[in-house]
This record gives sequence, structure tokens and C-alpha cells, in this order.
Amino acid sequence: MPLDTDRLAPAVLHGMANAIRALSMDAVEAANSGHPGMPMGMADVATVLWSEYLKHDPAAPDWADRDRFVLSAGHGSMLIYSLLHLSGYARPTLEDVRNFRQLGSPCAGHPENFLLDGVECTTGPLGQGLAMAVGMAIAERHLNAGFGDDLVDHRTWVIAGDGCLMEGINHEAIGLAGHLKLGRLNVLWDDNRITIDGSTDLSTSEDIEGRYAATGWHTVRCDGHDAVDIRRALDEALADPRPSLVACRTVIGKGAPNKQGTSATHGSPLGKDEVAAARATLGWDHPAFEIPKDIRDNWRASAARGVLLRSEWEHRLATHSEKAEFERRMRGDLPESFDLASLAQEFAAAPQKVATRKASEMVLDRINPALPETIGGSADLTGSNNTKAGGIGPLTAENYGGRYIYYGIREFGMSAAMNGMALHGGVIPYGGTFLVFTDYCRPAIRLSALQETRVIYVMTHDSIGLGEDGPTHQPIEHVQSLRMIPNLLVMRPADLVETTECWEIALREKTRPTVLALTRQNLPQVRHEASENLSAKGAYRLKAAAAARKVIMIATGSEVSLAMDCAAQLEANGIGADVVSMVCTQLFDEQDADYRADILPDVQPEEILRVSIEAGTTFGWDRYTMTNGLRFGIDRFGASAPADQLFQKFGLTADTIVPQIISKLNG
Ligand SMILES: Cc1ncc(C[n+]2csc(CCOP(=O)(O)OP(=O)(O)O)c2C)c(N)n1
Ligand SMILES: [Mg+2]
Repeated sequence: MPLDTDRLAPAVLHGMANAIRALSMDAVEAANSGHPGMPMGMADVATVLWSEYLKHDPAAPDWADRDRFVLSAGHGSMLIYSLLHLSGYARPTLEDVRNFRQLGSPCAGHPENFLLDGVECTTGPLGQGLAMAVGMAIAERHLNAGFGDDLVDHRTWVIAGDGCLMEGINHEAIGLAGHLKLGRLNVLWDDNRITIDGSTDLSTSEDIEGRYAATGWHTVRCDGHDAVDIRRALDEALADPRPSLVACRTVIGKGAPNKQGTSATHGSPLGKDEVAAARATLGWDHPAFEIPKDIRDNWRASAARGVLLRSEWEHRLATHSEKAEFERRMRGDLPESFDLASLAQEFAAAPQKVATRKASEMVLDRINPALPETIGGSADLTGSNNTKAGGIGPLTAENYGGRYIYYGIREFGMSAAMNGMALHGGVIPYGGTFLVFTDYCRPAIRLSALQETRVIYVMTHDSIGLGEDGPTHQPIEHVQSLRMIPNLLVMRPADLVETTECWEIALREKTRPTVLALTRQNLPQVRHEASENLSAKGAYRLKAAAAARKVIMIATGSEVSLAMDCAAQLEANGIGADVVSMVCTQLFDEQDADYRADILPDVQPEEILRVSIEAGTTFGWDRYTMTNGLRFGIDRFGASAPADQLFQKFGLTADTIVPQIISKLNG
């Protein structure tokens, strides 16, 4: 809670808030695009929050114990750019702000975590910022349980709009936060009763505070343009042990005399005349992008509290017995001693027939005791995803030190929370559901990839091989469609050894998320040698042709052993066949040209026929088979039946595939 000496006079705060309004309307005007309404409406709330409550030091944006600030209403990006600039962060500079929304400026249309320090997460897809903040708040409490108040003792603040509260994910996110009693999470709702289409009356009549209260939240209301009232509400929020929703009644576009309070200010420049009128209304007679010295000084001075708090924290860290471990965790480095290669070798030496979901559990049995930073979980499919392993216990409101989260049936909420945890740092989240429900997670998976977070998605039941649950549960297009997302590794291991290799790759990828697509059904072990992590090459030759090579079989996951069976039959017919396990297309595409050409030589199909097998869509496989190759897969929805009958029905057996290859070879 701020000291009385931190309290600034309302007139001072008013000038500081008007600097946000001026920068926001002028930057949007210069770009001729953007959203002035939200920053102008929330300027007063944001000024009180940043100058009196938020714990931050502009000189140390990555200070581990800073408060996290999330602008969930990402369209109001000029709000955070103004706040960062005015309070003295190195970037954005005034030039950066002038170039709002232009190529090369870190002031992108929506805030991007990889472009500016102080932007904790990428926001714009409404609702996800708040849901990520839940993950940040979980990570904070979890690390606090491990390292104590001296090192970890901060809050998570969110500014969210009507849209963030209306999105379905809001329900999942606040349900989880309320259940876990994340009292250090405070959401400041820009309650302006306006969205793009007009008044919120058009589309909602919900009792939002009632909904939050029912979910275990504390709620409080304030006049979002009255500093004293804002403080009262924030003080109440801080004092309450529950997560808090602070409903800030505001006027969108506040200060623009003819347009304020209407959706006209939401997402368009105010226009020259209205900007001039706003200047007159606000008493702001400075030219565009000029901030008077006294206001700039007030903003800079407001950061002094954070500077002091950081230096005190640095002193505590310097003498802390856990300093090295804490710093390692926050850097995201794995312990020097961590290594799964020996485990892969153990598995290679003693073959087992297991489902890859089970294989994943066996690997996690080794990972979790060795890596205290992992936080596992599942969206109510723990026993199916095999995610609880290695002796980790539940993370609950009573024990934040636990390492396993029962997310409930909240796939999207889980995925967004994992992004928040990874962005917070100090933890490596992994979580599971059925692969088919990556559709429910997908907007967050996309943000994992965009934000470069190390999140590991453990997605089981990865094909018709799941059997009787039928077409609603059988992924068809999922693996291939996930492969289209840039900066996402999609891995479909074929056995226990490959599963071990994939986990090792995923854990070592600091800036890329991974989807592990794992089987429900048991698979024979295809790898008997593990001196090198071959999965790291994305694809490798599992078996070389014995007879003169005429065919290259390319398969993934459960179809690799099928490809081996096909190859054996081909060889019996005197046709040499390589088998390539394509564990991860993205990693294969990154190999050098020589390696790729060695695995998939660039020759005509008359010389070598390329054949793909994957129990999902064949769409896109011509990338590896070439158009003249053969592609075996499933281009319709599945069916409900035992798995082996389904593989028969969809023609994914050696007896069906081999004759087609031979006939193609015979032209
Ligand atoms: C998931 C998602 N859907 C739609 C949009 C497009 N969009 C951006 S802002 C907005 C309206 C948001 O209303 P509100 O949160 O009340 O913001 P305000 O108009 O008050 O600034 C919409 C529909 C989006 N960014 N994300
Ligand atoms: Mg609104």
C-alpha cells in the first residue's frame, strides 16, 4: 500500500493523465489509425496505478520482483506506450511513439512482449491478457512458496475492457483464479459501457460484479476519473485477500468534447478538429509530442519508489542463500546436470511396447524430480494424459508450493495460464488434454508461438488410434494444422526413445512452445539405439534400404512401425525401402540442405518413390512426398470402433498399402 507521502495532489495527477491523453490522440492521429478512446478513458486510473501502486523500476524492466502489469485491452496500446515512455523506460523513445504503428517502431498496433521491455505479454486477442495474468499470479505465489517473501513478493495488475470480460475465456480464467484464491491479482475494468458496435446494452445485460463475486472474487467500484475514489478502491482491493475486480466507471475518449462517451473514439483517429477541441477542453496547449518539463518530472519522480524498492531487493538477493538457484530459475537455464540422454539409452537397451502417453509419463518420472521448475497439469484428463508423474503434488490455494495444477475442464484457460507462467519466468509449465481439443486451446497456442514462450502441450489420443470414442474425439486435421503455426514445434514421437528425445528438445527450447502428439494405444519400440538425439534433426533414417532403394517411407508417431512393416514386405519383394521417422517437420525443415537431401534425395519418382503415412489428413504431405509420391492418411472424419478395426477400415495396414506402392512402382 502506498505511503501518504506517495500521494500526489489531484491537480498533479490530472496533468500527468493529460500527458497520456495527448500522446495517445496525437500518435493515433499521426498514424492515421489506432484506438484513442481507451487510453483517454483510462488515463486517470492508469496514472494513479502507475505512480502510486505499481512496483516497478524503469531502469530495470526485467527485475524479477517487479509487479506485472498486463494491458489486456491491447487495442489501447497507446496507454502502455505512454506509461512506459513517460515514466522513463529506455524505450519507447518519443521518436518510437511518433512512429506508432509504423514498420520498425516497437510501438506496434498492439503491444508485443518481444518488442518492448515492460510489455509483459502480447495482447489484442481480447480476454487472453487477463487469462495470462492468472498464470503470472500463479507463478508468483508458487515461487514465493519456494523462495520466500524476501525474493518474491509482487502483484499482478490488469487493465481489461468490456470485451475482455465478455469473452468466454474470462469465465475459465476467473474461475481458476477464484478457486486458487489469487489475492495478489487485481483487475481494473474499464467500465465505459461502450464497445465497437455501440453501447454494451446492445449485447449484454449481465451482472458482471455478481458473476465475479460468485466465482470467489472481491469486487469494488469507483469513479475512474476521480483520483481519490480510485485510491479508495485500489486500497480496498489490496486489503482484500481475494482476487479483486475494480470496476472503474469511465467515459471512453474522455477529453474529446464532441466524441467522448461514444464508440466513435474506440478505433479511429479523432480528426484534426476534435483533437484541437480536446486540447482546449483539457487545457493542453502544447504541440503534438511535446511534454512540458514539470509533467515529465512528475512522471519520472513517480518511479522513485520502485527504484528504492529494487535496490533493497538487490541487497536481499545478494546475501540470500538461494541466490544462484533463484537466478538460474529466472534465467530459464536448466541445471548443468540435467540430461535425458542416458534415459534414452536405457530405454533403447530394453525395448518396451507402450503408448507414447505412457512413455511421456515415464520420462516425466525422471524430469520432475530433476527439474524443480516444472509445473504440470491437465484439463481434467490427468489419468488419460499421464501428466502427473515424478511424485509432484497438487498446487492449491492451501499449498502454492505444489507442482501439479488441476485446471478443471478449462483447456483455453489452462493454455493461457501456462503462457502467463512462462512469461513470468522461473517455471516451465506443461499441461495436457486430448489432441482434438487443441482446437479449444488454439488461440493460446498461437500466442505461445508469437510470444516465444516455453510452454509444453502434452496432447494425447492423437488419432483414430484412440478407437471407440469416435469422430468427435479423433483428430484428423489437427497435427497438420498445428504445423502451420510459425515458431511452434509439433512433435509426434514413435516410441519410448523418441518420446524421451522430444521431451529433452522441448525443455531446452527457451523461445519456442512445443506440442507433443501422443498415442492412446501401445506402440512397438522402433528405436534400439540412442547414442544421439535423432529427433532433434526433425526427421532421420530409421531404417536404410537393404535392396536397391526404390522407396522412401515417411511416417510419424504410431505409423512409423506400420512403415517398418511395409518396408519389410517391400524388401521381401526385392524392393529396397528406407523408413524415415518424421518426428517434427519444423526441425527437419531447419536442417542444412545436405542433410535434407541425404534423407530425401531430390530425384524423380521413377528413381525413388516417396510415400507418407500419417493417420490424419493427407493435406500438405506433398511437401515431402512431392506431387508424384503417395500419401496415406484419412481425409474424412473417423468412426467409433476398436482401433485395429479403424486402421483396417481406413486402409492403414501394410497389406493395403504395399500393393499400392508396388502398383505405382510398376507405373
Ligand atoms: C478475440 C477478439 N475479438 C475481437 C476483437 C476486435 N476488437 C478489438 S476491440 C473490440 C471491442 C472491445 O470493446 P471494449 O473492450 O469495451 O473496448 P473499448 O471500446 O471500451 O475500448 C473488438 C471487438 C479482438 N481484438 N479480439
Ligand atoms: Mg468498453
